[in-house]
Amino acid sequence: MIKEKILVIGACGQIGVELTLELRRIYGGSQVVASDLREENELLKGTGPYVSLDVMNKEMLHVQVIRQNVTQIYLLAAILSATGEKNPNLAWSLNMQSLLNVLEIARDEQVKKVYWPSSIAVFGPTSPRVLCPQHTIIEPITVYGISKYAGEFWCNYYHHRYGLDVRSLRYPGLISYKSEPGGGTTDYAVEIFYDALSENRYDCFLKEDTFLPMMYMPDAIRATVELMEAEEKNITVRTSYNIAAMSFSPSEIGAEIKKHLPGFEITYQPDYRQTIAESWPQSIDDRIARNDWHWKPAYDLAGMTVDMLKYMKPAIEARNRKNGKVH
Ligand code: NAD
Ligand code: AKB
Repeated sequence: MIKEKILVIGACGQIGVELTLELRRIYGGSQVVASDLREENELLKGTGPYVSLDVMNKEMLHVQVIRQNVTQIYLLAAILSATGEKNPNLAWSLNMQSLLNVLEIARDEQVKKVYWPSSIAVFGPTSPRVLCPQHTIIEPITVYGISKYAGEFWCNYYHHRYGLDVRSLRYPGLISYKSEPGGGTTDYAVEIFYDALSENRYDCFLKEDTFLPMMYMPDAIRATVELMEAEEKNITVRTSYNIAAMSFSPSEIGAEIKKHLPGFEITYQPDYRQTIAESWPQSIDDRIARNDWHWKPAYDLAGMTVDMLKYMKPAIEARNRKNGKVH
């Protein structure tokens, strides 16, 4: 049996760090090559190989795929919704060209599987707001959403035209404590924990009643691995699967945190991200993922909050120690 050799691109980001660690646990440290533009993340150091790689440099990427005998690629490099609105051309260019580079090289080198995440950002104001279905009106208003929707169709195209086994999930907002989020509209749901634990207050950039679909990172990592390990015959969606876990508003997560930190206070100063958030559905219908490869989330708002408060405290203390704030 050929051993898998996995290349993770964007391995130092919010998802990349945790996904790389999980893939290394499953396939062995040396079988998973982490790559990014940034310096290697502290948590990845010593757990497996790391290469500095710009996914926009197609030749460099091609060389790595050949040199490392790569059999699977996970492409996580992207510019997210909030940062994307500040520089739409750059977001379009990175989000599209990185995917086309990966798909082309995967096809040329007969890479067995490709993973590329999409997002709930594909949906727009004309999509159903509650339990948004897999197949529906999709008219995104952010450059990030447009790039994700176009990317979904490129994945579908490479699958049907060239037989490339490319798989994808439309992640909701992801909540985690191991590495910081990178410029999304849903980032408030991570920031709130940092500020609650450091200052016992949080000034939210969304309105109190803005409901959004969210997921705790352990569920997102498990969903990714389960999708990639599912039998090919069970994969019926070759654009990108809806997946869901929980939906809440800033005031609801604030109230949940207050149960554990009684003095916690939340205030609201909505900015340009409010328009983005309001264009997305409040909740997602993920029945097809549940049927096809038995997707089921483990964490709800209460369970995620307990876990985040428990593990984020030591993470903040470690970060403060590193920055010389605490001795
Ligand atoms: P992130 O911004 O935290 O990480 C992206 C990583 O890509 C960064 O480490 C960055 O340095 C790297 N990168 C950027 N440009 C690069 C380049 N040219 N070459 C190589 N690496 C480069 O993002 P994330 O939150 O980990 O998201 C990963 C993927 O998941 C993205 O496609 C994103 O759209 C998608 N997604 C994320 C969320 C979420 O809530 N985090 C939700 C839906 C979809
Ligand atoms: C963002 O807010 O941009 C991301 C996403 C939902 O894709 N977290």
